[in-house]
Amino acid sequence: MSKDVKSVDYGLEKIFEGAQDFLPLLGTDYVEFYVGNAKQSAHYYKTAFGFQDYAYKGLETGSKDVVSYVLKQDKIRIVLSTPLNSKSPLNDHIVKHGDGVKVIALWVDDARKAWEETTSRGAKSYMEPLVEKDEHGEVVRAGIYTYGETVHMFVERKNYNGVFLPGFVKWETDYKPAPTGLKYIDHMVGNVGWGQMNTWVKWYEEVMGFVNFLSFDDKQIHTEYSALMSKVMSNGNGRIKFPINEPAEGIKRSQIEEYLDFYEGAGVQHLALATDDIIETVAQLRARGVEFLPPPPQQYYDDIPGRLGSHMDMMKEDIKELQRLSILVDADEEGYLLQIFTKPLEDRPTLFFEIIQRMGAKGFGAGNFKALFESIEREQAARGTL
Ligand code: TYF
Ligand code: FE
Repeated sequence: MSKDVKSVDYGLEKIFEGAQDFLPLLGTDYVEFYVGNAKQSAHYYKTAFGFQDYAYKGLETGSKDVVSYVLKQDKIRIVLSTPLNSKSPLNDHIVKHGDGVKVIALWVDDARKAWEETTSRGAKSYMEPLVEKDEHGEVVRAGIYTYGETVHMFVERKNYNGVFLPGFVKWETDYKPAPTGLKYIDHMVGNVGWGQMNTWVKWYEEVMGFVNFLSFDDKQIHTEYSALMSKVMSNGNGRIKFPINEPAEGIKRSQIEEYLDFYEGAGVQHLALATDDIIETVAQLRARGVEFLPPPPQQYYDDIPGRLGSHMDMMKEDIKELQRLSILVDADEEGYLLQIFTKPLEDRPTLFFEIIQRMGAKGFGAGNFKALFESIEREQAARGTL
């Protein structure tokens, strides 16, 4: 399967040569989750994943309707928000979707221009440009809707040196579990409904100026029972990568349909968090109670040297060690990658995390899709949702 990936030239520099980027993105700014109990979620993401206290707003800071905890690990910032009364619109989101990602915030130099460029190309506005100020300067934010009820916020902070955003205070407690080596967000994946993938591919092309640099159809992504399709969208500098999945016809319910049923619509399926020592990171996460998908069968690990070919020589990790932790390996022409997937992080089988270490490879682990999806199907079978 990784052969199909090898035939794709995904030199983004070439794709974008000569084109002018109307939406320059500096990186991911933060990801905001709407959750039922942010205080407990913050404890979980600190204890289990090693996120650190960063910023806070709530009753003590004059925020009467919403409480938000901001956690940080290296370049990753997550915001956990909970309504403080029944009138907050956050309630509707949580009632419908359960805990999940509401906002993928993108760091820009000019939030007003980002909003104008995207809304003039057809984006539905979520929030008109808003300037917020405090003694540390000002932040400009604006937002647009993407798939489902998910939102992209544009965050301009070049005139700001406060801790997070105006309205937040620095947050630090005595409880400081050690980081687990998570460095940055490698990609964020959306699940959309039947027949909607190409609509959203076109939306990212036209509204955001992204390109589709990798595609996997249902002939490549399937098991004996189910299938899905996936296209990876990237911005001009390659810092932002958004794969988009849709279910495909199979004899049983695919994991994408399961997600759509439980999330009650399109939304963020997984965040892939990068580490540069996956063995140490996964050992830590396991020791802290994070649950991962069970390992693929012995045959998968026996096949690794064949699958990696010439990259086998540069592989530093011991296959036995990878198998012990149930880490997956795949290669493309530029190198190899190591990845592993958690079980869903909520009671609804919706959002999960991927932990990824890239050793030169730029793909998404297509050679692992079959083994991975078979693992997911075993979990679905246990839930009675296959
Ligand atoms: O982001 C990706 O494409 C990989 C593989 O439902 C993947 O992490 C694709 C679809 C899916 C789960 C994982
Ligand atoms: Fe992924």
